[in-house]
Amino acid sequence: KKHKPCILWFTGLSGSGKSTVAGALEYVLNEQGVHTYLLDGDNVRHGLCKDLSFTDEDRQENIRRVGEVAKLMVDAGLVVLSAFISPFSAERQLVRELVGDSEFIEVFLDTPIDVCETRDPKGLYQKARAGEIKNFTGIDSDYEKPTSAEITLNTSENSIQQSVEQLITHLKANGVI
Ligand code: GGZ
Repeated sequence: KKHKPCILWFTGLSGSGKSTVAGALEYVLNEQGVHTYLLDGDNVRHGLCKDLSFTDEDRQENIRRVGEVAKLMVDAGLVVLSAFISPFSAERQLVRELVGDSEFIEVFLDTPIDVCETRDPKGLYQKARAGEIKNFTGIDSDYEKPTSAEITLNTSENSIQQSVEQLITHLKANGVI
């Protein structure tokens, strides 16, 4: 099926719903015959970026590498979904310029930290509060909110299915699918 290769760049706090929504969107796209690849911490931080920690510098390098890989995948014709906190505006902008503005769709998971912290699916916020994890995003490491994301999702009020529909509508309206 014909689609326009591009990157859907999900950004937001730990527990904001990036991987969940990206995974649900990928399922729908695949059902429609769209070829995709989902890049996230599970397949990147254990391999390509396993030498990197969570200092500002290492996060910057993490995103730089993900951006380069995502660009190659767009060149190969895929709709790429990436789900990283990507806390800094500068690196998100760098990837946008790398792949081209019209191929870069920034998706901001605007989930308040108290909601993320209540979800705490891996118990990481609790550990960060206890000082057992350092440099935790939102606690003792910065998250710079996007100011011009193409799409902002509200996962505390909307269901995953509603967020997926919002994304599909955008992709259709912009000629991606
Ligand atoms: C933030 C951390 C940290 C620290 C481990 N800060 O919710 P998760 O578990 O599954 O997703 C988080 C993931 C963040 O990795 P990214 O590659 O997306 O981050 S970045 O874009 O900033 O490079 C979380 C887990 O790793 N995790 N330690 N200190 N999240």
